[in-house]
Amino acid sequence: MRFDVITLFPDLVQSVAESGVVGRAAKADLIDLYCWNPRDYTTDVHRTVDGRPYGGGPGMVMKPECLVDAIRDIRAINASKSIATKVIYLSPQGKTLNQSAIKKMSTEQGLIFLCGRYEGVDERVLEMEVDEEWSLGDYVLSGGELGAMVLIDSITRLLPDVLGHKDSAEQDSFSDGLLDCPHYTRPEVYAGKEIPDVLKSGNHQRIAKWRRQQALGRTQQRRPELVENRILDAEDKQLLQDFLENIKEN
Ligand code: 9D3
Repeated sequence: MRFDVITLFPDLVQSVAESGVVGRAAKADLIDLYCWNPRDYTTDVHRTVDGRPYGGGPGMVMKPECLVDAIRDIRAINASKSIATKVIYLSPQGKTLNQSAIKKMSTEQGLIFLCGRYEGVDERVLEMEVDEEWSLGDYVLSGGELGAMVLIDSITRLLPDVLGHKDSAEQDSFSDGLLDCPHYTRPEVYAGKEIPDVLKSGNHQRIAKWRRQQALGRTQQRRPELVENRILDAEDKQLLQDFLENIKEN
């Protein structure tokens, strides 16, 4: 997978590939990450990337020419390597990202992430060049870079050969649409708090059942909309009912 990021803060975006899963994937050439600075596509002496909004108002808007020139340069490079490419704009106006959107993106060959700063990007860039617009959620960031980094991280870990079998993306609780069960490690007693007996039972079927029940119960309690939008089989229904009845008792 090839990522090209158009950003006024290339060092910030590159730092996503310096450690962890993305770092290893980059080192193993499972991903390529390139950053492009719109400032390098300006033609005036001041290297101006922003302008005042038509119609007035506060803030500045990113000028279209340098952004479109950067996108077309990247498109030409990718076309010469037969890399099919989608352009994604990170913005508060986009649809909210979720795991199914990430999964779809992970099947692309090349992704161009356009990161806005200031009030955003001249609308004509979006009309001419952008395929999809995505948001991280309903809160205010100062630009799209963190969005691009989130996408690079969450897409990369879905790529073949990036994660080991042990913690494969398939095993993830969230790819099942539920929140995770609680996790414990040694010591057995910490701050006077013991771990649940079932986890010491050695009975792997009981443990799996307990974990499933915890996942269902916690999802119902914390994110009820995730449970309402799915059909539970008879066993899940029973596990959830038992979980909720135990809560009342305690
Ligand atoms: C306070 C400025 N706002 C005026 C109504 C609008 C605004 C403009 C530009 C708010 C944020 C931004 C910059 N944000 C992003 O580029 C961004 C973002 C976000 O702010 N929230 C969630 N996801 C994303 S993805 C890119």
